[in-house]
Amino acid sequence: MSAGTAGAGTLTRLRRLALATLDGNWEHDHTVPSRTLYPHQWSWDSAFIAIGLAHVRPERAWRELNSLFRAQWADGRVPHIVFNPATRVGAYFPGPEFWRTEVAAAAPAVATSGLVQPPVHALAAWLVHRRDPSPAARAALGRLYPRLVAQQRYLTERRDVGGGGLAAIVHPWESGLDNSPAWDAPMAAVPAEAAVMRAYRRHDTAHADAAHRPTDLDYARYLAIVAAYRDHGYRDDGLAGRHPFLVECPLFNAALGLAEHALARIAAVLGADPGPHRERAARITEALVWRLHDPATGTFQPLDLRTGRLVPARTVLGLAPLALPDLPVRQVDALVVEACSARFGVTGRMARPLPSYDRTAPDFEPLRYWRGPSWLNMTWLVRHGLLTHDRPELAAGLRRSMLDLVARAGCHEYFHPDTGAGLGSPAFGWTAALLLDVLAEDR
Ligand code: 2M8
Repeated sequence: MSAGTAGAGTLTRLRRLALATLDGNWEHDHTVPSRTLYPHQWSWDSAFIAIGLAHVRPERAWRELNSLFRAQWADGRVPHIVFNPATRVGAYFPGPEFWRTEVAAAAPAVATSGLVQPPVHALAAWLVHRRDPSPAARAALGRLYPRLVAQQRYLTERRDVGGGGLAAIVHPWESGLDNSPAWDAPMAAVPAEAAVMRAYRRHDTAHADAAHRPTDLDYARYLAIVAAYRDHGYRDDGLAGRHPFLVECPLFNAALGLAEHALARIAAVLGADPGPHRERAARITEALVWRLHDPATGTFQPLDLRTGRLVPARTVLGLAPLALPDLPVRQVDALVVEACSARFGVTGRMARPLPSYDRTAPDFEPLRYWRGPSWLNMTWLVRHGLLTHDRPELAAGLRRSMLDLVARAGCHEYFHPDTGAGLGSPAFGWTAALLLDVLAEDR
């Protein structure tokens, strides 16, 4: 019997496992994604983790979001990593000594990275509040609201490098899908040599199989892009003329639009004006359709601002705009077709989990990180989109697939897209959290 159709015993076991994973990864005021691979706080991980914590530890869900936003920069950016000073030096590469955020006037006192990640935090705050709309939760929401607004302002004003109303990412790490084939073309233009990595010690390959992780050449380029940004004090003015990686990503911008929708609801609860958020949400959706929709394929593709071209690789990033409630019906229908195609295989009865990349592509890699394996956060987001656009049967297929994966392999970081075997880190935070979230629903 699959867990998707499992009895109460299996569901209770899954709930316990997920809770134990989150408790085991709790670290005074935040949850580490993984004790081994990622022993600090990560931005979009914390948002997903808060969504799950809301079901079991609501007070901790707010602490998770608050600790992240305490590290928000003066310019509004929410850093993608907040380093825990109590964690052993060298436990993660690249650590604070590489980022050197003290070069930036806007950086906070605590050590962080200088990059951001998809802004899924307003949605998380809304969902946490919806789960437990107590007076304490309303107060927590009220304290977070201006910070969420500042995050949006940073992204929509300082990061609109292309001038078309979308935010540009300045590093593949900002997409959250680090080595996705979506970044192959823009990354190829970044000058770097794999040999550079001889001067450093990668920490990830000590804990995970190197064949399942980004390559040394990928890392050499990651470091070169960080150095380019850092050496200009992490400033965003003049990026167009000098920065080696500038892309408008469909997932990142779908999150940006979703955040405005969530902020509109939050504003209404707090007695603030939701109107400006609704207007901004509409403008972002319009810009996404105008700039990133590829009429030839019906899906959304990243736009490489350095070449002015859409990236052709069909990855799960392209399905993310489905989560936007105001996406026009034509694009919704086309995305559902794409999701249900042989490339992604979404059905009401999934034989295999949702892959991160087109499984019919010749360079599909079932073991390597974001180049094929299945991830629960993307499955959750696509499911969220299917529910938003009233496709309950397809959404139920993804929910069952999430339950099956964890029932068979545990709370792994990612999963083999054919066999469902667990890959990457065991006891992974957002896998546990998002499992708790879908366990709380019965569709
Ligand atoms: C992965 O990214 C980090 C760099 O940020 C890494 O590989 O070291 C990605 O999967 C990212 O989406 C995630 O937020 C992070 C922590 O789970 O790990």
